[in-house]
Amino acid sequence: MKPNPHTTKNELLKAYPAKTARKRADQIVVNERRADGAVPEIRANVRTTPGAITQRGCTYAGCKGVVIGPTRDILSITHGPIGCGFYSWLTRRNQTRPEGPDDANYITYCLSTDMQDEQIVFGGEKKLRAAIEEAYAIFHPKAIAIFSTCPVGLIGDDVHSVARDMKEKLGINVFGFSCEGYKGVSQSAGHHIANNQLFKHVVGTNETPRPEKFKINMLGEYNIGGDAFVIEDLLERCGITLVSTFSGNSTYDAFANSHMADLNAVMCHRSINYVAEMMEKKFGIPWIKVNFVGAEGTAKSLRHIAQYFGDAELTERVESVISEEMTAVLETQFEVRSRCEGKTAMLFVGGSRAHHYQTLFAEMGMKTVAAGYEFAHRDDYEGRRVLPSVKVDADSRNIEELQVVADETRYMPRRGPDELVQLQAGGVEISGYQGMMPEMEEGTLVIDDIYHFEMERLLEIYKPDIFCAGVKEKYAVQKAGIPCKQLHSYDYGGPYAGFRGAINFYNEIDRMVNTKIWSYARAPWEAEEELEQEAIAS
Ligand code: CFM
Repeated sequence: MKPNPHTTKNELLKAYPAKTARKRADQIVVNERRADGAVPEIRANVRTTPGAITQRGCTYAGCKGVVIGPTRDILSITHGPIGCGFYSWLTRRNQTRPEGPDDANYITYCLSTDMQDEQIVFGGEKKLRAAIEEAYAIFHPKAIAIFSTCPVGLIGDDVHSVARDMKEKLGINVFGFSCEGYKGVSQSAGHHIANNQLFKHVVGTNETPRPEKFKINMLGEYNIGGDAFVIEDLLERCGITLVSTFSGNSTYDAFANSHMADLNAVMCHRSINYVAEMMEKKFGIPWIKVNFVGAEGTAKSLRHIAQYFGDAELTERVESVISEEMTAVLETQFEVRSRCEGKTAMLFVGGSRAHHYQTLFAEMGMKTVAAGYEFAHRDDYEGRRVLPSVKVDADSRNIEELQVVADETRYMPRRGPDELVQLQAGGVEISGYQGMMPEMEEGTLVIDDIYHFEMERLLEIYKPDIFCAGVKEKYAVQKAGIPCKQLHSYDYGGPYAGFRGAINFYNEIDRMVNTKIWSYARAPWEAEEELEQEAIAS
């Protein structure tokens, strides 16, 4: 029998003290349209209840690990105790491909100022300066980024003034991030801080003109498991020029030159919508939401880019690439559907994939019964139409909001207001994102910042055929006899983007939900119960 979402919600809440239950009730939502057709409101981007086991990471992780980390030729230095650097070293599977053997790639390195008690007491700026000089002497990078960890903010080290001094002294771009771990309620604050500094210190600093016809930036694609490589290949075959990607397989120069593009295609809305918005204001570059996860989403995204440029030849090339790829996609879809149709999935990851990956499951005939983000905001759930009504609390106010105005000489609207209206009428939404909930079925459960206890109860009540999360959840899920697919790192798999990626995903999930291995797994206590029952029966 299908579990009742309302009963399930009560089941989760009843374990909590009254005050916690009241707050949690607004973050655990049954997705039922209201009379006006809108999805219900959800509470999001708020502090985790102390004591709860959350999936979340810290602000430093969102800044250094997520947004800047994938760039291969910015030398990243963590200013802080060694653990912060060590635990953010090579943990995200963001791949990169330097053009030649002599091109810089610092991704494999872990640089830290290794703060000790002495710096905590007497200040760490001196050690930071020395670290920057030492790093410069070894690597001679184009740019150095300094990332603040919790103690930096607590003791008041000024990383920005050190950056300014060193920039002058070394003659390269040096910039700092006030991304102390505690700065926000999650890594989401780190994304915003990273966006701001990239925009302030890098974007628009390289004026080399780009002669190509169809130039775009891909925002919010981080090349996990090689996803960006698949998308790059597709765009190239279509004749679309990728000026820069923020920040999968990216370089410093491409960021600096990114204002030469004529369109920003936003993949992960949560982590990078700020850059899209700011580039629109300063340079006049419109943005559209794309989704290269899932064959249908990929085809739609390519078509929207072609529509934006409105060029017959480009449209033709896009259509021929789509049809070339779709044959194999449909073949595999047909094959896996015979074994996967009707199976259920739950997705609980960061800020975008819990939405994007539902489309891949749908293409396999599988149903998403519950989903949620670790740290996304209301607009990622309900759509950007709720933005004016999002309450700005003290935690959000803690993050700088850049005041961006049109650049005096470089602001050039790429499309006139009439053209934008026309595109919109043709189905290409400009500066829009509808969010996850409108695309989910009635009666599904949407849970923000899911707590570990809730996850375990959900597994017991729903017994989904697959649970998607990260490594912190993986083994707890598998102990419950349910396969767990990591949607952060893809385990050791991928790529899953584009058409080729979709085929990989279908095959991987088919294998995982149809293996018999889980039915052989018995916990010791279950085996004891069975023996007892057998004894009673005989
Ligand atoms: Fe965007 Fe991401 Fe995600 Fe994210 Fe992340 Fe990630 Fe993620 Mo892990 S940028 S919000 S902070 S799509 S690292 S590549 S998988 S939680 S859903």
